[in-house]
Amino acid sequence: MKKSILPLTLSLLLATAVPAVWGGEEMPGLEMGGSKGVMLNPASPQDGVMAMAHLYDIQAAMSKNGRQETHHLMVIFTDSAQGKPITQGLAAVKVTGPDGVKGAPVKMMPMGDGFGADLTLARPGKYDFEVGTKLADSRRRVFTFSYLRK
Ligand SMILES: [Cu+2]
Repeated sequence: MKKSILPLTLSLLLATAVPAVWGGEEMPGLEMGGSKGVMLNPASPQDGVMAMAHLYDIQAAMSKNGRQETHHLMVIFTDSAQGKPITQGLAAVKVTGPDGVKGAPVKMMPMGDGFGADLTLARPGKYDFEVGTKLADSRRRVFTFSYLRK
């Protein structure tokens, strides 16, 4: 069942190349497949790795396919020393919603230069994303992002 959404998320990945504005503001210039992307505030670098996150509203496309996921989270990890994306390893995200309940980890799939997951951010409010990784060097790192859904 999860596999059936890959073509959609891959097509959304193509939209990730044009970061424009920091701070979770909408980027009107960045739109692909009808989905608007926002860049989340950067997480603090961890042990030589930087992480940059984009969030795409995919609700319209997903509901057409009978799915309930509303957003696609895409995170690109970069080796601070080499300035290159790290594409090997594992990543998962735990989402804490406006109700304060932390969800179970959702595996993030390797997608191009980063890792992505489709999430259900069902209602307005603050969402916290805790992205745990075990990348190429097998060390554990945690990056945190947040998003205010209007
Ligand atoms: Cu993605």
